[in-house]
Amino acid sequence: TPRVFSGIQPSGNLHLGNYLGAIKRFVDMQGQGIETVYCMVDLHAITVWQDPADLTRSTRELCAGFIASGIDPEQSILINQSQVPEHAQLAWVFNCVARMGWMQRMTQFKDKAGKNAQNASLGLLAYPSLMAADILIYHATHVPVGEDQKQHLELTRDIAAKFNHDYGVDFFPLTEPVIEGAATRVMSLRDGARKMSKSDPSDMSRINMTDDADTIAKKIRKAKTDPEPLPSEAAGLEDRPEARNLVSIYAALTDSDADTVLAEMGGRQFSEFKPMLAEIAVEKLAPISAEMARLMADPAEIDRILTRGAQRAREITAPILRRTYDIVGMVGPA
Ligand code: AQP
Repeated sequence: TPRVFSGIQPSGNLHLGNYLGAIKRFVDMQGQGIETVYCMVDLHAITVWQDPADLTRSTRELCAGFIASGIDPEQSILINQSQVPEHAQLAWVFNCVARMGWMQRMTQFKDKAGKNAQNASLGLLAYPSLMAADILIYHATHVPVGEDQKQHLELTRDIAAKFNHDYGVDFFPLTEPVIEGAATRVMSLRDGARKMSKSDPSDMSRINMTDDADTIAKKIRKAKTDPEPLPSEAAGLEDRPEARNLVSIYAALTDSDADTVLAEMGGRQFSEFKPMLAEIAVEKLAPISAEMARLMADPAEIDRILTRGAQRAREITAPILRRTYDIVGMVGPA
């Protein structure tokens, strides 16, 4: 049976890109005879400094965001990465399979490490190896992600293939990325060339899942655009990154596609389209943020859900880790 795994970092500022590129699609994959495992990847988050109190809060808030968006903790396995130690244990084995050069070539590492890469944490360099472990400790077959994670998923396949080859086994599956939907790469509202991101210093660049209706409307009203009216088909969005972004967001929020949206909206000015976009964004996001706030009022209940998720997860991960250790030749319990 297919098994889906995906994760999001609890590094604060959960945003519309995370929702449309990831969470909304996690919900779509749930309960169709597919086993789904969704993860707050706190071990990934600390590859760059996180204030401890913020990390705790962001982890619970992300869990609340998953549930408020429609992830059912009974149907899916919902976990916090550090509570399932087999992720980090398998990552160590993969650190010894993967090559340093593979990690140094990753564009996310280059972007996040910046000019002074020698000063980046060792964890930031090894990030894709831990990500491969997150996926392969479940023998997951499908991983829904946004466009930006494509390169890391290719590396996951390389690590699985090298492990299988080095040890002469056919143990880890070659996982398929699932990059689908109208908004696999939501861009900054201030700059159509940069992706919407948690770490962008400008709050106006993104719509946070916790923003209220007025804030959402204001951010969309102030979003960068060009002076032309909307084209009547998607081909007309070429070389208009800001226009394309807003149309893609509208399409994803309405479960449609750019051509369908433009068949209706073509010819309208942004002064007309933006309020329509704001209305649909508020309509879709306001119930989620209200539910997140309700869930956040009872952090102990969130912690119980994550503890239960970790127990269920370990029924899958502990045997796979043990079989990995056996393959590698590590002595285990008698
Ligand atoms: N702008 C985006 N459009 C579509 N999908 C996106 N994702 C992130 N940004 C966009 C997808 O969300 C999932 C979780 O991402 P993450 O938090 O694990 O990692 P990230 O890519 O580092 O997220 P951010 O928001 O960009 O954080 P910072 O600023 O810390 O780098 C992934 O499936 C990702 O593709």
